Amino acid sequence: MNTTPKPPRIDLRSDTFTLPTPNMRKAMVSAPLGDDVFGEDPTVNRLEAMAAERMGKEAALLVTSGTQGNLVSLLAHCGRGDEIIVGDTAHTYIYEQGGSAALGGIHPRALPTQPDGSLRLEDIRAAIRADDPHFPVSRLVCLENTHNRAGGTYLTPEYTDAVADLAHEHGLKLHIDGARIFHAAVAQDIDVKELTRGADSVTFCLSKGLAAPVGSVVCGSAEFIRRARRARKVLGGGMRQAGIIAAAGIVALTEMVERLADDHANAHRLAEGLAELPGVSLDLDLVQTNIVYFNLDHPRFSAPAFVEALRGRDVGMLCVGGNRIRAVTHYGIEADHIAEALSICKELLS
Ligand code: TLP
Repeated sequence: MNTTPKPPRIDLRSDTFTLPTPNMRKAMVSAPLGDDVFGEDPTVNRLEAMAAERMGKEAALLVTSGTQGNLVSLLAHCGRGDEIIVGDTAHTYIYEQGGSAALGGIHPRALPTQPDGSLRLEDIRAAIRADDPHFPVSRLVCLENTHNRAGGTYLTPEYTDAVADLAHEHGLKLHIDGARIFHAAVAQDIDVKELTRGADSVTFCLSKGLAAPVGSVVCGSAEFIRRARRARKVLGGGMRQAGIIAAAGIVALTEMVERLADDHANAHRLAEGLAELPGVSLDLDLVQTNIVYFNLDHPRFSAPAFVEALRGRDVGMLCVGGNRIRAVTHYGIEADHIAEALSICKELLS
C-alpha cells in the first residue's frame, strides 16, 4: 500500500517542493558519470566550474543541501571555540540544529536581525571581540540573502560590500547563505556576482526556486574549497556518481534563473490580494521576491486552523508559529493558481 502523503495541488508551502523540469530529467538520464570522491565525475566538475564562474569565485563544491553547504563552510572557516557573528533569525542560527556548535564546536554570537534581513554595521563592529584570552576568537560574519524569516527580503551589493569591508578590516571572513541569492539578483536586476564579490564563501541552492531535485553549491577560493571538500567528506557527503544530480543542477543554472521574475510577480499578486482580506495583515514593502508572510487575526480561524482549511481545498501554506503564515511561489505555480488560491482564501475568510 502506498502511504506517501499527497501534496496539495497549489503547493505554496515552499519552493523546495518544486519538481525537476523535463529538460532536467533528460539531462540526468544521459549525464556522463564517474566517482566524484576521486574527482572523476565530469558532470559534477562541469557544474562546479559553472557555479564558481557564476559566483565570481575560484572554485566550487556540490553538496547535498543548503544545510550541508552552510555547515561545511563554517567548518572550513572556523576551528573549535571560534565565534561566528550571525543574525538571530538566520536559517543557520535557528533551522540547522545548531550543527556548527554540535559538530564543529563553533560558538554563535547572535545579533538582532533587522526587518529587512540585514545586521546593523554598528552591531557587527561592536560584536567583534578584542584579542583577549577570555574571549572566543571572532572568525566569521554570516549574512543571508535573500532572508527567509524576514520575508524574502534582499540585501544590496552596497550593503554586502560594507559588511565585507568591516569583516576584512578586522581579520574576519564573510559567508553568505545564498540559498535564494539568484532571487536577490533577479529582483535587483543585477549580476549575482555583485552580491558575492566581497564574500569569502557563498552557498546557493539548486533545489529551491531553481527546481533541481537535490543539491546546493558552495563557492569560494580554491584553498577554501579544498577545506570544504574535507569537511563534506567527514559529514558523509561524498557522493560518488553525483553527476546524476549535477546534470539537473546545470539545467537549473542555465535555464531557470531568469524565470524567477515570474515567481516574484506572482508573490506580489498574492500579497496584494491577501492584504485586502479580513483578518490578514502584511507589509507589502517586505514582499520583494518569492516569499509572502502574513499574520492572521480572525474571529473564526486561528492560523493553524486556516492552513488546515486551505489544505482541505488543495492549497498548501505553512504555519510558522503564532499567527504567522508563509506562502512561497515557484516553478509550477502560475498566475491562475494564485488567482484560484486567493479566491479560496477570500471564500474562507469573508
Ligand atoms: N529553508 C526551508 C526550511 O528549512 C525552512 C524552506 O522551506 O524555506 N538557508 C535558507 C535561507 C533556507 O531557507 C534553507 C531552507 C536552507 C538554508 C537549508 O536548505 P536545505 O533545506 O537544502 O538544507
